[in-house]
Amino acid sequence: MTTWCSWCLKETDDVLVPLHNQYYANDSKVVFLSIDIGDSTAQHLQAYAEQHNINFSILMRGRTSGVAEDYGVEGIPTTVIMLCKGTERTVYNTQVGYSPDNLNTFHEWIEEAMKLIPSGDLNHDSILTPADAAIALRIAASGGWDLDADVSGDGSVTSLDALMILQAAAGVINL
Ligand SMILES: [Ca+2]
Repeated sequence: MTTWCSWCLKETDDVLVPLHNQYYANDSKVVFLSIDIGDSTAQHLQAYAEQHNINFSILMRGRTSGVAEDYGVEGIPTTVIMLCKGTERTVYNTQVGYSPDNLNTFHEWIEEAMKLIPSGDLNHDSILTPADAAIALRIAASGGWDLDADVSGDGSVTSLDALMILQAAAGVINL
């Protein structure tokens, strides 16, 4: 994006800010990041963010960082939906240009991408490891409940859920 591109502004106001607010309100794992390729100053971007109620991060100096080339950006706004598993980053889908339909399209893409993140990922790094099983055990010991931890789907979190997460982390079962 740039602060002078009117379609970027429409995308920000009509699509990204409402979408971010929706996921942010639900304490979601979805992270939003805008990248400025217009060489704006920090003060300019700060004013832009305040003016448009942007409460996610804007990365500066996107043009010189090479990030646009890395993701094959040929026009703005370009939106890239990425899936982050541990330290692995993959592009799930890319959209060039503004459309009022982008709000629904991006929502669908995010929901589809999130289905690829395994149930039981309690530390939100998108991969299952013994660390997730340990968190499930802690929840079980405290008598708490968490939708993502209840991998057996029986309405309670017990050592069985921790065991299943451990087995899934070892590749013995799929969750
Ligand atoms: Ca995890």
